[in-house]
Amino acid sequence: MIDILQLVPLRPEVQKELEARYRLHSKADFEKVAGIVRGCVTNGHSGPPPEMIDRMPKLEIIASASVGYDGIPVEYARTKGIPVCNTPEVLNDDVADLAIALMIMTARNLVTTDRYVRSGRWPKEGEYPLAKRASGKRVGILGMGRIGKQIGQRAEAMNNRVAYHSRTPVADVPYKHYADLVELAKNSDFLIVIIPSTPQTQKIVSKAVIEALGPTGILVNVARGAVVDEDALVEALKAGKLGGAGLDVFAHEPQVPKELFAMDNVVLQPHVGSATHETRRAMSQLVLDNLDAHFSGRPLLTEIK
Ligand code: 8YV
Repeated sequence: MIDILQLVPLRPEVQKELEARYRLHSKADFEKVAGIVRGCVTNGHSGPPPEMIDRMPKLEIIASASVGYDGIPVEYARTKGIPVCNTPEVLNDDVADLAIALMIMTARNLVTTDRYVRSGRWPKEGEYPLAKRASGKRVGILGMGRIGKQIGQRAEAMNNRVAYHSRTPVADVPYKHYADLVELAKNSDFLIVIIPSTPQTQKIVSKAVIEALGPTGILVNVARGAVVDEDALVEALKAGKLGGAGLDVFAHEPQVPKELFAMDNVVLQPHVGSATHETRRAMSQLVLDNLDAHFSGRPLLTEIK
């Protein structure tokens, strides 16, 4: 049987299959098995770091249950001839759904209105203050990859005018491209962030971008916390320089800046973009399928190129 180092569990139904086909080892056994493992199952946040890769001379493949791979040294693995696979496509719909949900929830105050009903304030205090419309507005998207396109379609279906920023214009996209992110923010009511976290995109949503979005603008982040200047975001919200934020990701998960907890114009989620039974099952299956393909000599399904 082929030995696999498993750093994160897969969904139970796929985990059973994995167990049936491979000999699995947990991180706790790393010292004992580093010399024999030929595959590694992980996700975008769990490594393995270069030092661990160096200690696995027989490692042939890293299969990650995530589309993002900011926590995996892909380039380093490549120099050692080890391919890394991720799980693109299967989570597009869920992440795009959550982006739009956060846009609507933040604009329409849906968390605080829910709280208003549950706490019994409605009969006593009457109508809730009015909110902002989420349709017929200007939606800016930072990142126009697979998920960005799905967000664009949904935003358009709500009669929003969509525009985007990416390094270069994307060929098959009908939306206006802004070469400058501050310009996009200035011309957006909502800025939805769905760009990979790379050394080039750290804090790309800077103080200047946040302030360009302005006191009536709403920032939605379903990408990675690291691509937003979180301190600047908190400061702008505190000072009323940004209208609101819908956040699924944070710079130091699972820690969330405490200042945000008291803000009614902020909606917070515990990184659940892909967290449905259907999608997580599909992500797990793709991890297994990539391992099976590799160890039976077939081409990998979703290698990061
Ligand atoms: C998960 C994600 O949080 O795919 C990604 O990049 O951020 C999420 O789907 C994660 O990888 C857990 O498996």
